[in-house]
Amino acid sequence: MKVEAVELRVVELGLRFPFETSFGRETVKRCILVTVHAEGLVGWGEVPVSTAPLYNEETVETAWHVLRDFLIPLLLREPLPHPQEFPGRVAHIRRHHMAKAGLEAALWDLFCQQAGISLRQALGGVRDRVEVGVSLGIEPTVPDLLRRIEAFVAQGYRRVKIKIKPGWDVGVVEAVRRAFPELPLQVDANAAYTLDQAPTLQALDAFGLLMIEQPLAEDDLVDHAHLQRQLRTPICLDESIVHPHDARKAIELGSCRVVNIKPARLGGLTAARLTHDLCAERGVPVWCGGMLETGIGRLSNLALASLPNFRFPADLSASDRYFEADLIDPPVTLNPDGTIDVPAEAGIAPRVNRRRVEAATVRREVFSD
Ligand code: OSB
Ligand code: MG
Repeated sequence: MKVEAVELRVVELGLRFPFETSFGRETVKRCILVTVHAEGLVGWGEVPVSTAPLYNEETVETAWHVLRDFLIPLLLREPLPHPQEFPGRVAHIRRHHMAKAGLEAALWDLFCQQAGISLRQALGGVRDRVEVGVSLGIEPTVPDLLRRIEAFVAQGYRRVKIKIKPGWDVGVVEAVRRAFPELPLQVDANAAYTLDQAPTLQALDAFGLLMIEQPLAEDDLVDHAHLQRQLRTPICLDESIVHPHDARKAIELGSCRVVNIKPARLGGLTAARLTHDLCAERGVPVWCGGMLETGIGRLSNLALASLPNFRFPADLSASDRYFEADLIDPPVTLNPDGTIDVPAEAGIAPRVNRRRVEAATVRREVFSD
Protein backbone atom coordinates (compact mmCIF):
# COMPACT_ATOMS: atom_id res chain seq x y z
CA MET A 1 0.00 0.00 0.00
CA LYS A 2 1.23 3.47 -0.95
CA VAL A 3 -0.10 5.97 1.56
CA GLU A 4 -0.60 9.40 -0.02
CA ALA A 5 -1.52 11.41 3.06
CA VAL A 6 -2.05 11.08 6.79
CA GLU A 7 -4.35 13.27 8.84
CA LEU A 8 -4.11 13.68 12.59
CA ARG A 9 -6.80 15.19 14.76
CA VAL A 10 -7.30 15.67 18.47
CA VAL A 11 -10.87 14.93 19.50
CA GLU A 12 -12.65 15.66 22.77
CA LEU A 13 -15.75 13.84 23.95
CA GLY A 14 -17.43 14.20 27.33
CA LEU A 15 -17.50 10.95 29.33
CA ARG A 16 -20.96 10.08 30.66
CA PHE A 17 -19.41 9.13 33.99
CA PRO A 18 -16.11 10.38 35.46
CA PHE A 19 -13.57 7.53 35.56
CA GLU A 20 -11.28 7.43 38.61
CA THR A 21 -8.33 5.08 39.06
CA SER A 22 -5.47 4.89 41.56
CA PHE A 23 -3.60 7.34 39.30
CA GLY A 24 -6.24 9.96 38.51
CA ARG A 25 -9.71 11.02 37.43
CA GLU A 26 -10.89 11.55 33.85
CA THR A 27 -14.05 13.45 32.92
CA VAL A 28 -13.31 14.11 29.25
CA LYS A 29 -11.96 11.68 26.70
CA ARG A 30 -9.24 13.46 24.74
CA CYS A 31 -7.26 11.45 22.21
CA ILE A 32 -5.86 11.42 18.69
CA LEU A 33 -7.56 9.99 15.61
CA VAL A 34 -5.43 9.04 12.62
CA THR A 35 -6.60 8.65 9.02
CA VAL A 36 -4.43 7.25 6.25
CA HIS A 37 -5.42 8.05 2.68
CA ALA A 38 -4.65 5.86 -0.35
CA GLU A 39 -6.31 5.27 -3.70
CA GLY A 40 -9.52 7.00 -2.68
CA LEU A 41 -9.85 4.98 0.54
CA VAL A 42 -9.51 6.22 4.14
CA GLY A 43 -8.28 4.00 6.98
CA TRP A 44 -9.12 4.99 10.57
CA GLY A 45 -7.16 4.42 13.77
CA GLU A 46 -7.21 5.72 17.35
CA VAL A 47 -4.30 6.67 19.58
CA PRO A 48 -5.96 6.26 23.00
CA VAL A 49 -3.57 8.52 24.88
CA SER A 50 -4.53 10.73 27.77
CA THR A 51 -3.73 14.35 28.50
CA ALA A 52 -1.38 13.44 31.35
CA PRO A 53 1.32 10.71 31.52
CA LEU A 54 -0.28 8.74 34.37
CA TYR A 55 -1.15 5.29 32.94
CA ASN A 56 2.03 5.25 30.89
CA GLU A 57 4.54 7.86 29.78
CA GLU A 58 2.68 9.05 26.68
CA THR A 59 0.40 12.06 26.32
CA VAL A 60 -1.59 13.65 23.50
CA GLU A 61 1.34 16.03 22.93
CA THR A 62 4.10 13.39 22.87
CA ALA A 63 2.09 11.18 20.52
CA TRP A 64 1.39 14.09 18.17
CA HIS A 65 5.08 15.02 18.12
CA VAL A 66 6.31 11.48 17.47
CA LEU A 67 3.68 10.84 14.80
CA ARG A 68 4.33 14.13 12.98
CA ASP A 69 8.12 14.20 13.17
CA PHE A 70 9.06 10.51 13.01
CA LEU A 71 6.39 7.90 12.31
CA ILE A 72 4.41 9.59 9.53
CA PRO A 73 7.55 10.57 7.52
CA LEU A 74 8.72 6.92 7.70
CA LEU A 75 5.38 5.75 6.36
CA LEU A 76 5.15 8.33 3.54
CA ARG A 77 8.70 7.62 2.36
CA GLU A 78 7.97 4.29 0.64
CA PRO A 79 5.07 1.85 0.14
CA LEU A 80 4.41 -0.70 2.86
CA PRO A 81 3.65 -4.25 1.62
CA HIS A 82 1.39 -5.15 4.57
CA PRO A 83 0.38 -3.55 7.91
CA GLN A 84 2.26 -6.25 9.78
CA GLU A 85 5.49 -4.83 8.30
CA PHE A 86 4.86 -1.52 10.07
CA PRO A 87 6.43 -2.48 13.44
CA GLY A 88 9.66 -3.41 11.63
CA ARG A 89 9.78 -0.09 9.84
CA VAL A 90 9.45 1.90 13.07
CA ALA A 91 11.32 -0.45 15.43
CA HIS A 92 14.30 1.93 15.75
CA ILE A 93 11.99 4.56 17.26
CA ARG A 94 12.04 3.67 20.95
CA ARG A 95 8.69 3.09 22.71
CA HIS A 96 5.86 5.56 21.99
CA HIS A 97 3.67 2.49 21.62
CA MET A 98 0.33 4.26 21.58
CA ALA A 99 1.44 6.60 18.80
CA LYS A 100 2.62 3.58 16.78
CA ALA A 101 -0.51 1.55 17.54
CA GLY A 102 -2.91 4.23 16.26
CA LEU A 103 -1.10 4.58 12.96
CA GLU A 104 -0.86 0.81 12.54
CA ALA A 105 -4.59 0.44 13.27
CA ALA A 106 -5.36 2.90 10.46
CA LEU A 107 -3.16 0.83 8.12
CA TRP A 108 -5.02 -2.37 9.06
CA ASP A 109 -8.30 -0.60 8.39
CA LEU A 110 -7.08 0.49 4.96
CA PHE A 111 -5.79 -3.02 4.24
CA CYS A 112 -9.16 -4.59 5.15
CA GLN A 113 -11.03 -2.21 2.86
CA GLN A 114 -8.64 -2.91 -0.02
CA ALA A 115 -8.88 -6.67 0.52
CA GLY A 116 -12.65 -6.61 1.16
CA ILE A 117 -12.31 -8.57 4.42
CA SER A 118 -13.10 -7.87 8.05
CA LEU A 119 -10.35 -7.14 10.58
CA ARG A 120 -11.38 -10.30 12.37
CA GLN A 121 -10.59 -12.27 9.21
CA ALA A 122 -7.36 -10.38 8.62
CA LEU A 123 -6.14 -11.16 12.16
CA GLY A 124 -7.35 -14.77 12.23
CA GLY A 125 -10.19 -14.37 14.71
CA VAL A 126 -12.46 -17.33 15.34
CA ARG A 127 -15.58 -15.87 17.05
CA ASP A 128 -18.36 -13.59 15.91
CA ARG A 129 -19.25 -12.41 19.43
CA VAL A 130 -17.02 -11.79 22.43
CA GLU A 131 -17.88 -11.88 26.11
CA VAL A 132 -17.45 -8.50 27.73
CA GLY A 133 -17.44 -6.96 31.18
CA VAL A 134 -17.48 -3.47 32.57
CA SER A 135 -14.61 -1.65 34.30
CA LEU A 136 -15.76 0.67 37.08
CA GLY A 137 -13.73 3.47 38.61
CA ILE A 138 -13.34 4.45 42.22
CA GLU A 139 -16.61 5.99 43.43
CA PRO A 140 -17.21 8.57 46.19
CA THR A 141 -18.81 5.94 48.48
CA VAL A 142 -19.39 2.18 48.61
CA PRO A 143 -23.18 2.56 48.17
CA ASP A 144 -22.50 4.61 45.00
CA LEU A 145 -20.35 1.77 43.67
CA LEU A 146 -22.96 -0.87 44.56
CA ARG A 147 -25.66 1.11 42.73
CA ARG A 148 -23.48 1.39 39.64
CA ILE A 149 -22.68 -2.33 39.65
CA GLU A 150 -26.36 -3.16 40.02
CA ALA A 151 -27.25 -0.98 37.03
CA PHE A 152 -24.62 -2.61 34.80
CA VAL A 153 -25.53 -6.13 35.90
CA ALA A 154 -29.16 -5.31 35.07
CA GLN A 155 -28.04 -4.29 31.57
CA GLY A 156 -26.52 -7.74 31.07
CA TYR A 157 -22.82 -7.31 31.87
CA ARG A 158 -21.69 -10.58 33.34
CA ARG A 159 -18.28 -9.62 34.71
CA VAL A 160 -17.34 -6.55 36.72
CA LYS A 161 -13.90 -5.10 37.34
CA ILE A 162 -13.42 -2.54 40.06
CA LYS A 163 -10.48 -0.25 40.58
CA ILE A 164 -8.70 -0.47 43.92
CA LYS A 165 -6.03 1.57 45.71
CA PRO A 166 -4.70 1.59 49.28
CA GLY A 167 -7.66 2.55 51.49
CA TRP A 168 -10.24 1.50 48.83
CA ASP A 169 -9.67 -2.24 48.68
CA VAL A 170 -10.52 -5.05 51.12
CA GLY A 171 -13.56 -3.37 52.67
CA VAL A 172 -14.92 -2.40 49.28
CA VAL A 173 -14.43 -5.84 47.76
CA GLU A 174 -16.05 -7.41 50.82
CA ALA A 175 -19.12 -5.18 50.41
CA VAL A 176 -19.38 -5.92 46.69
CA ARG A 177 -19.03 -9.64 47.33
CA ARG A 178 -21.70 -9.56 50.00
CA ALA A 179 -24.13 -7.79 47.65
CA PHE A 180 -23.23 -9.92 44.60
CA PRO A 181 -22.14 -13.35 45.86
CA GLU A 182 -22.05 -15.04 42.43
CA LEU A 183 -20.80 -12.18 40.25
CA PRO A 184 -17.59 -12.83 38.28
CA LEU A 185 -15.47 -10.08 39.82
CA GLN A 186 -11.90 -8.83 39.44
CA VAL A 187 -9.89 -5.86 40.68
CA ASP A 188 -7.33 -3.54 39.08
CA ALA A 189 -4.78 -1.63 41.19
CA ASN A 190 -2.99 0.18 38.34
CA ALA A 191 0.35 -0.33 40.11
CA ALA A 192 -0.71 1.30 43.38
CA TYR A 193 0.87 -1.18 45.84
CA THR A 194 4.33 -2.29 46.95
CA LEU A 195 5.42 -5.75 48.04
CA ASP A 196 5.32 -4.79 51.73
CA GLN A 197 1.54 -4.39 51.33
CA ALA A 198 1.23 -8.09 50.39
CA PRO A 199 -0.94 -8.83 53.48
CA THR A 200 -3.67 -6.51 52.16
CA LEU A 201 -3.60 -8.23 48.78
CA GLN A 202 -3.62 -11.66 50.47
CA ALA A 203 -6.81 -10.64 52.26
CA LEU A 204 -8.44 -10.39 48.81
CA ASP A 205 -7.94 -14.17 48.37
CA ALA A 206 -11.08 -14.66 50.47
CA PHE A 207 -13.41 -13.21 47.82
CA GLY A 208 -13.05 -15.57 44.87
CA LEU A 209 -11.77 -12.93 42.46
CA LEU A 210 -11.02 -13.94 38.87
CA MET A 211 -7.74 -12.03 39.10
CA ILE A 212 -5.88 -9.07 40.59
CA GLU A 213 -4.66 -6.79 37.82
CA GLN A 214 -1.32 -4.98 38.05
CA PRO A 215 -0.92 -4.72 41.81
CA LEU A 216 2.73 -3.56 41.76
CA ALA A 217 4.94 -1.20 39.76
CA GLU A 218 4.90 -1.50 35.99
CA ASP A 219 8.64 -2.17 35.77
CA ASP A 220 8.76 -4.87 38.43
CA LEU A 221 8.33 -8.44 37.21
CA VAL A 222 10.47 -9.77 40.08
CA ASP A 223 8.30 -8.46 42.91
CA HIS A 224 5.20 -9.63 41.04
CA ALA A 225 6.74 -13.13 41.03
CA HIS A 226 7.30 -12.90 44.82
CA LEU A 227 3.74 -11.71 45.30
CA GLN A 228 2.16 -14.35 43.04
CA ARG A 229 3.77 -17.06 45.22
CA GLN A 230 1.98 -15.54 48.23
CA LEU A 231 -1.46 -15.34 46.58
CA ARG A 232 -4.05 -17.89 45.51
CA THR A 233 -5.73 -15.36 43.23
CA PRO A 234 -4.08 -15.15 39.79
CA ILE A 235 -2.15 -11.97 39.07
CA CYS A 236 -2.88 -10.42 35.67
CA LEU A 237 -0.34 -7.97 34.26
CA ASP A 238 -1.38 -4.89 32.27
CA GLU A 239 1.12 -1.97 32.47
CA SER A 240 4.11 -4.37 32.80
CA ILE A 241 3.61 -6.01 29.41
CA VAL A 242 4.70 -3.53 26.75
CA HIS A 243 6.43 -6.02 24.46
CA PRO A 244 5.60 -9.64 23.52
CA HIS A 245 8.87 -10.68 25.21
CA ASP A 246 7.68 -9.15 28.48
CA ALA A 247 4.90 -11.75 28.47
CA ARG A 248 7.44 -14.54 27.95
CA LYS A 249 9.61 -13.22 30.79
CA ALA A 250 6.65 -12.72 33.14
CA ILE A 251 5.45 -16.27 32.48
CA GLU A 252 8.95 -17.72 32.95
CA LEU A 253 9.41 -15.85 36.22
CA GLY A 254 5.93 -16.71 37.49
CA SER A 255 5.00 -13.02 37.76
CA CYS A 256 1.45 -13.61 36.51
CA ARG A 257 -1.01 -16.30 35.41
CA VAL A 258 -3.08 -14.12 33.09
CA VAL A 259 -2.14 -11.37 30.60
CA ASN A 260 -4.18 -8.29 29.68
CA ILE A 261 -3.66 -7.43 26.01
CA LYS A 262 -4.10 -3.87 24.78
CA PRO A 263 -2.79 -3.10 21.30
CA ALA A 264 -2.17 0.51 22.34
CA ARG A 265 0.18 -0.48 25.16
CA LEU A 266 1.99 -3.08 23.07
CA GLY A 267 2.57 -0.84 20.04
CA GLY A 268 -0.13 -2.18 17.73
CA LEU A 269 -2.29 -5.05 16.55
CA THR A 270 0.69 -7.02 15.21
CA ALA A 271 2.48 -7.01 18.58
CA ALA A 272 -0.83 -7.73 20.33
CA ARG A 273 -1.40 -10.79 18.16
CA LEU A 274 2.19 -11.98 18.76
CA THR A 275 1.65 -11.64 22.51
CA HIS A 276 -1.59 -13.60 22.20
CA ASP A 277 0.21 -16.39 20.29
CA LEU A 278 3.11 -16.51 22.72
CA CYS A 279 0.76 -16.82 25.72
CA ALA A 280 -1.31 -19.46 23.89
CA GLU A 281 1.82 -21.59 23.30
CA ARG A 282 2.54 -21.46 27.03
CA GLY A 283 -1.04 -22.20 28.08
CA VAL A 284 -1.56 -18.75 29.64
CA PRO A 285 -5.00 -17.20 29.02
CA VAL A 286 -5.31 -13.58 27.89
CA TRP A 287 -8.13 -11.05 27.68
CA CYS A 288 -8.56 -7.74 25.91
CA GLY A 289 -8.23 -4.57 27.98
CA GLY A 290 -9.46 -1.11 27.06
CA MET A 291 -8.43 2.53 27.35
CA LEU A 292 -11.90 4.13 27.26
CA GLU A 293 -11.57 4.12 23.46
CA THR A 294 -14.10 5.78 21.20
CA GLY A 295 -15.96 3.37 18.94
CA ILE A 296 -13.14 3.69 16.40
CA GLY A 297 -10.56 2.09 18.69
CA ARG A 298 -13.11 -0.27 20.26
CA LEU A 299 -14.17 -1.88 16.97
CA SER A 300 -10.58 -2.77 16.27
CA ASN A 301 -10.12 -4.20 19.79
CA LEU A 302 -13.27 -6.29 19.34
CA ALA A 303 -11.78 -7.88 16.24
CA LEU A 304 -8.61 -8.72 18.15
CA ALA A 305 -10.61 -10.22 21.03
CA SER A 306 -12.08 -12.79 18.61
CA LEU A 307 -8.77 -14.71 18.58
CA PRO A 308 -8.93 -18.11 20.30
CA ASN A 309 -6.81 -17.55 23.43
CA PHE A 310 -8.90 -14.58 24.66
CA ARG A 311 -10.45 -16.57 27.49
CA PHE A 312 -11.80 -13.98 29.93
CA PRO A 313 -14.41 -11.27 29.27
CA ALA A 314 -12.97 -8.11 27.69
CA ASP A 315 -12.97 -4.55 29.06
CA LEU A 316 -14.91 -3.55 25.95
CA SER A 317 -18.33 -2.20 26.85
CA ALA A 318 -21.17 -0.75 24.80
CA SER A 319 -20.88 2.82 23.47
CA ASP A 320 -23.46 4.09 25.99
CA ARG A 321 -21.26 3.02 28.91
CA TYR A 322 -18.80 5.74 27.85
CA PHE A 323 -20.45 8.44 25.69
CA GLU A 324 -23.78 10.12 24.96
CA ALA A 325 -23.02 9.80 21.26
CA ASP A 326 -20.13 7.65 20.06
CA LEU A 327 -18.17 8.43 16.89
CA ILE A 328 -19.57 5.38 15.06
CA ASP A 329 -22.98 4.39 13.66
CA PRO A 330 -24.45 2.08 14.59
CA PRO A 331 -22.91 2.31 18.07
CA VAL A 332 -21.52 -0.74 19.89
CA THR A 333 -24.35 -2.45 21.80
CA LEU A 334 -24.53 -5.23 24.37
CA ASN A 335 -26.37 -8.44 23.45
CA PRO A 336 -28.73 -9.90 26.08
CA ASP A 337 -26.22 -12.71 26.71
CA GLY A 338 -23.46 -10.32 27.82
CA THR A 339 -21.56 -10.41 24.53
CA ILE A 340 -20.78 -7.84 21.85
CA ASP A 341 -20.73 -8.61 18.12
CA VAL A 342 -17.37 -8.64 16.38
CA PRO A 343 -17.59 -6.29 13.40
CA ALA A 344 -18.13 -8.26 10.19
CA GLU A 345 -17.82 -5.42 7.68
CA ALA A 346 -14.66 -4.72 5.65
CA GLY A 347 -13.04 -2.03 7.77
CA ILE A 348 -14.17 0.61 10.25
CA ALA A 349 -14.49 3.53 7.82
CA PRO A 350 -18.10 2.80 6.77
CA ARG A 351 -19.21 3.08 10.41
CA VAL A 352 -17.46 6.36 11.23
CA ASN A 353 -19.89 9.24 11.79
CA ARG A 354 -17.87 12.01 10.17
CA ARG A 355 -20.19 14.76 11.32
CA ARG A 356 -19.67 13.78 14.94
CA VAL A 357 -15.93 13.40 14.40
CA GLU A 358 -15.85 16.94 12.98
CA ALA A 359 -17.84 18.27 15.89
CA ALA A 360 -15.43 16.65 18.38
CA THR A 361 -12.26 17.84 16.60
CA VAL A 362 -10.24 20.53 18.38
CA ARG A 363 -7.04 20.33 16.32
CA ARG A 364 -6.06 18.86 12.95
CA GLU A 365 -3.14 18.65 10.55
CA VAL A 366 -2.59 16.89 7.22
CA PHE A 367 0.75 15.43 6.11
CA SER A 368 1.55 14.29 2.58
CA ASP A 369 4.69 13.39 0.64
O1 OSB B 1 -5.94 -0.17 33.61
O2 OSB B 1 -7.32 -1.19 32.39
C1 OSB B 1 -6.85 -0.12 32.81
C2 OSB B 1 -8.85 2.83 31.38
C3 OSB B 1 -7.85 3.75 31.18
C4 OSB B 1 -6.56 3.42 31.55
C5 OSB B 1 -6.27 2.16 32.12
C6 OSB B 1 -7.28 1.23 32.28
C7 OSB B 1 -8.59 1.58 31.93
C8 OSB B 1 -9.75 0.72 32.15
C9 OSB B 1 -10.96 0.98 31.27
O3 OSB B 1 -9.82 -0.10 33.03
C10 OSB B 1 -11.36 -0.15 30.42
C11 OSB B 1 -12.36 0.29 29.37
O4 OSB B 1 -11.95 0.86 28.33
O5 OSB B 1 -13.57 0.09 29.58
MG1 MG C 1 -5.50 -2.19 33.96
